[in-house]
Amino acid sequence: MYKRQVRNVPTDALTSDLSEEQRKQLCGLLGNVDLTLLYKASVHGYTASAFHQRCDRQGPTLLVAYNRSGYIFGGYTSVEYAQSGQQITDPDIFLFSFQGNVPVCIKITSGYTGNARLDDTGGPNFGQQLYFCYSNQPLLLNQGGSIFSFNAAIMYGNDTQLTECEVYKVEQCSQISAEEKPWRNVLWTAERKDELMESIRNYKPLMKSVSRVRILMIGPVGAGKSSFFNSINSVFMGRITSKAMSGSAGTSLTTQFRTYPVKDGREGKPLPFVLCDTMGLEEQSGAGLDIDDISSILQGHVPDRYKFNPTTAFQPDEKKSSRPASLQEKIHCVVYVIDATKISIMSSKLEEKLAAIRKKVNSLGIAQIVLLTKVDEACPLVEEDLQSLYVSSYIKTKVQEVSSRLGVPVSCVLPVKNYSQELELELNCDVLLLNAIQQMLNFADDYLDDVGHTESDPI
Ligand SMILES: Nc1nc2c(ncn2[C@@H]2O[C@H](COP(=O)(O)OP(=O)(O)OP(=O)(O)O)[C@@H](O)[C@H]2O)c(=O)[nH]1
Ligand SMILES: [Mg+2]
Repeated sequence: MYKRQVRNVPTDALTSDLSEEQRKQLCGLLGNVDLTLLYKASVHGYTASAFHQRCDRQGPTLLVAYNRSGYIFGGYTSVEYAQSGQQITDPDIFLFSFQGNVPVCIKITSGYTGNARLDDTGGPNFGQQLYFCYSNQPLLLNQGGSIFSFNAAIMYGNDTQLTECEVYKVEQCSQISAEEKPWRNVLWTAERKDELMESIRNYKPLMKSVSRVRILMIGPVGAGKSSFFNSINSVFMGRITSKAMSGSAGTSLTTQFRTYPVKDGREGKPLPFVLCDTMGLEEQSGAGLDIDDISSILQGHVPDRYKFNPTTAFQPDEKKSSRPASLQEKIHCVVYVIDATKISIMSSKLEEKLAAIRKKVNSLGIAQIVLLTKVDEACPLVEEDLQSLYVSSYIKTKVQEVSSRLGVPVSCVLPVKNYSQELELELNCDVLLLNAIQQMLNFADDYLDDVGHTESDPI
């Protein structure tokens, strides 16, 4: 939640209650746009007629509401208000709420885009679920329903008393602003994809004793660990695959430790890396993956298909654990898989768990990377066009946020989109996924280079 400090008193011209930073953040959700304030309830009145007089036939609009508890939230609709009495179809509609100083976006549930809102003579509504300026009063009404899935306590602190409601006209800027310049450079071409695949195929770990780099994926339940393996496997198989079980459930869907080699095509040779999938982290102790289990995995003691038991840590085989595992069996790169839509609402308990894991991984000197998944869900602009990923200032703030919450450098945070509902491969998606693997191999090399000095086994 973002608390407002100063409240501007409107003069002749309408004055927005958004700070410059908040305005920028909201624009980040919408692309290269200009916002023009059309309607301000404290000036024009909370009535539906005042709202329609100022906002009808103005094209796409962004509504920003402020409540007594200091929450700033609202929604965007790409279809103009017209009092048509029709159900509006709007796949681009979304709700948002500032959490900390970034807006979190709540998209319309798929399958419901035909009921995005009712375009009637009343005040603004989203999915006939959330009504602003309800009954011509500074009130919010939440009718409940599943068109938008949100938590009222998180979104607006369950406080339905509005102190302001603003509607902005949203227009695409014609000129390219400085923000259009990508903050990371990616070549989104088929040649680049081939080049990355070739370089990954030909990669050889820095130490002779290690034939394949072992990459361990750790992260909260449902963050996309299994999906990342499936996606990488798909890229190299040339078709969508779903070998690892993925999906959504309250607790971790993955309950076994799995080490997945990836083949270069159906009949191809195994690639020089293995992706190790784990059970999801949960915030409570005694649930989900345990730090002692992680420690055993890192040191190469846990066999493939070991079934995690959240109440008891892995008990190493007496004989095996008496000798240290070889470098080949150990983990060479740890990847923290984090859902971009959940960073702001990550609980402090989970953050503490991740910090404890990081401490352990640090002490072993293992390379670490953050994979920021679901960038498509986090930002509508990116959902429409993955190439806008590194132009999106919203994703940039998410990368910065995860970097500071986990204490890893920004350069170690890699945003990706996993394959989730697609039936066919997509070039942009492949390029990002391959870039991520390439980076993991580079990091693993740094680690091997480092241990090489102590184990004296360089090539
Ligand atoms: N839109 C979108 N959905 C994703 C992405 N990554 C994963 N998902 C979806 O998120 C859900 C959870 O993904 P999983 O791969 O099962 O997550 P996990 O981290 O393995 O979860 P557990 O094994 O339960 O801990 C699935 O429904 C995926 O389709 C992504 O980048 N974009
Ligand atoms: Mg999984």
